[in-house]
Amino acid sequence: MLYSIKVRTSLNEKHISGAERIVSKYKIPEVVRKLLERQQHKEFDFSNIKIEKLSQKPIILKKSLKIETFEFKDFKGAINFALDLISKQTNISLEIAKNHIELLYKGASPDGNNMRGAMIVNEKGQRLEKDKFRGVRTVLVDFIDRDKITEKLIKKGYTERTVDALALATKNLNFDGFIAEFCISDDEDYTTGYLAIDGKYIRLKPLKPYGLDKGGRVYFVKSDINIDELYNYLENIPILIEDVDG
Ligand code: PML
Repeated sequence: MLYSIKVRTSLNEKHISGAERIVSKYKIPEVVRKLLERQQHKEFDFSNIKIEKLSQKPIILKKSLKIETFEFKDFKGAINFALDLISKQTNISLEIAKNHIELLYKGASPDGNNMRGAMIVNEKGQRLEKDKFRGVRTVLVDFIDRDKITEKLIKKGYTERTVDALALATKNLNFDGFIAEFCISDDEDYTTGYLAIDGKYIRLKPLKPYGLDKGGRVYFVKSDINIDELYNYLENIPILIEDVDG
């Protein structure tokens, strides 16, 4: 049987890191230790570890999205590149994509902070998340052999964050009616972001200015999507991915 291990760490009530693994029971002690070691060098005042038995068998996906990387002189060029792809490849207009993506750079929560999860926007530009402070969080996703995938990706010059974000975006785009995901980190030092669209995980470097602590995700979806089914899929259905594409 498989277990989900989730760690969330914060400082002064501000989220600073989070991680999730799906592992078999005998691996729990080793994986918890590794997750704790990861946060040792970080300053934090609260950390929560939750271990839960999966209530159902995971769906297995053979491959992740295909990774591509594009470099730009500045983040504005990267945003325009992403907007161009979204408006040409989908029914989301340039204006709708731009307006919602811009919110991430200012703090998309109604109080001007980062949302804790993602915003959901349909083709008509309507916001669908049930709570605009919280947004929706994609959880219960991992690679079957995370260590192997991490080694493979790091060798190619990607980062551990790529591993996490690639898994998350692969789960998202696997849902029928999920069109694209745009993401920038809320870590002020991490300027690489991505657009996941049409089977691809397109890394954009840089997608935000250095020093900006704003970030988050926009999920673009079809207008006829069933929002309860989408929430249920993202929050409750476990997914394991076998290998990376690219
Ligand atoms: C995050 O850490 O919240 C976002 C990670 C983006 C990863 C982009 C990449 O390097 O592939």
